[in-house]
Amino acid sequence: MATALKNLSEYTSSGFGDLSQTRIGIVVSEWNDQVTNALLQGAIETLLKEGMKTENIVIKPVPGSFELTLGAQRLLEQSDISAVICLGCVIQGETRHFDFICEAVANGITNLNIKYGKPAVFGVLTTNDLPQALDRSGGRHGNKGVEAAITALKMI
Ligand code: DLZ
Repeated sequence: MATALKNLSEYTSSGFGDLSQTRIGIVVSEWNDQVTNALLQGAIETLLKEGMKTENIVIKPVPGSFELTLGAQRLLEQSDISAVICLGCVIQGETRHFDFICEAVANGITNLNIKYGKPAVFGVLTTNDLPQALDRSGGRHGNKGVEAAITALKMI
């Protein structure tokens, strides 16, 4: 696996300029909330560290990762929002539900990028089990929420 030994949160701030007026939306799934809350925390801390203001970070919870696309669309419709970060965690189960959700959300978010011409970032963990997800939401492989926040700022 490409990221097997890589800490996803290692980055050097490239200096994103004045972000005090920048507004960013975060859509976060309530499924596997132990993981998604940690992703959210990582994303918020990173945006604040880079100079954004708390009041310019708009957070919208949705029931599951499948709903991230519609939640993100609602935020992207707002002209003052420059980018949306989608945070979720889909864990492989015994049925094919995993495949359908992962494919739907990946396609949905891709289409939003094209439709709105604004960044919609795929901050969704798709793992075999909970330990893998914990490793990537503040554990030994970093925090994908941090990576997603940096991606949003780079794309803006
Ligand atoms: C139904 C479901 C299942 C089985 N697993 C997950 C998961 O691991 N991660 C996640 O974010 N959501 C899951 N969901 C819920 C779906 O994303 C969606 O909320 C429901 O299918 C209702 O549309």
